Amino acid sequence: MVGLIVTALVLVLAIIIGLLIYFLAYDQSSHYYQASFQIPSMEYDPEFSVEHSKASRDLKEKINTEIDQVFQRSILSQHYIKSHVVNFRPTNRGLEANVLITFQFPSTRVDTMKWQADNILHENFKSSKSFLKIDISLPHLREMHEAQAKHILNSCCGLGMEYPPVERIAGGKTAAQAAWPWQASLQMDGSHWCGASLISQDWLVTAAHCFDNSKNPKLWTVSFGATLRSPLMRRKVDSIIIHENYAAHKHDDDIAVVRLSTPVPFSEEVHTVCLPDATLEVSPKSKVFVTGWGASKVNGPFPNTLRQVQVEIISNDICNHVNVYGGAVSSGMICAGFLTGKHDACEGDSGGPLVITLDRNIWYLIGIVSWGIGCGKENKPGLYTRVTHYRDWIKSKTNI
Ligand code: 4AZ
Repeated sequence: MVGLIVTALVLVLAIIIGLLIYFLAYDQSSHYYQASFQIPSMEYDPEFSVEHSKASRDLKEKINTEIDQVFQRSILSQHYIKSHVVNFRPTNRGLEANVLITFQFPSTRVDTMKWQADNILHENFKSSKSFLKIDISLPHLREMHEAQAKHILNSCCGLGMEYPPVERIAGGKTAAQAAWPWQASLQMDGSHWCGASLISQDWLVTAAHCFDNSKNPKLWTVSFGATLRSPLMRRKVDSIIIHENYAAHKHDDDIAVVRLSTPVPFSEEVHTVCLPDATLEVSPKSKVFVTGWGASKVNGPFPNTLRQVQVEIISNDICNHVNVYGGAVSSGMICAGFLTGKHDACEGDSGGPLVITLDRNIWYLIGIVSWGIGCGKENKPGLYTRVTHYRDWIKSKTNI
């Protein structure tokens, strides 16, 4: 009897200690806060409210970098996740930036963490050290409900893989869940046929040649989520708009937009990629990613899980060299891969995204998998539809 009681007591104690350790050390839940910063040195410019204008992107980056530095050098460095400028507004003291700041810490420490974060902001932004200023009255941080914060973050375009690892579909690796949330699978009669990229709740961009065999929207569906066999969502296709100048089995103007019959709700796993301005120039050697469920080699099987591969932009001049594509690369195409081969898009990746991170971890669609000779062959890098060249066409069809 005594033995039983002692065993029971030891068990209860062990469970309590286990739970304590879990809550104190491992229960790292996300906490979201809103803070307003003043920038007295700047005046409000309507360009700041144009989501992807150069002015707004540059200023957001400057603010986020400053907040990153402050918290990364503080005692909260292990708990600080990221800052995200939500919007700008004019005030009588100049420009005001509204920022969403995310931390991770055990729920039991909400009060101390918030107190520390408030003090860090106070110390760093009350003085003249930074171009950002904060009202001297505490508290600076206002708690935000998780659902509201996630809604804000998921309705922004381009939030995907956090820190692009220098990782090397042919020679690639499996993509993490929610790394590429704009990636969709375009399916004919329920089978994966092409990739596509989500640009709004109901529009996708893909390649025109995906529809060479059938343009009937009733035969097509779209799936979302990183796996083909158990997708997160499926949608029917309402309409397919193919570029007017595209001619089947040719490579020029290989772009189409697809409208879903019902919009998709945004989540961490499903949301849009950003579209760059028509003026964006991507320099040769820039590191970019292509993703898809394409084959790992010519005539190879399609994987169930989305894959990614890092490639490099190659100038059209180099790509048009006699040993490469000998003049077949037009201004509406962008070339990416390696002249040494190996890493490349392949069959089944067509229509899918080629993306670059421009501002801290914001991904932009710069190419659409279009064509190439073989996959991963020496001197035969992948060719992509150059999205900046067709930016106005996309706007004219989708109003995005
Ligand atoms: C294809 O057949 C295909 N290596 C896609 C991309 C490339 C080659 C072929 C580029 O869909």
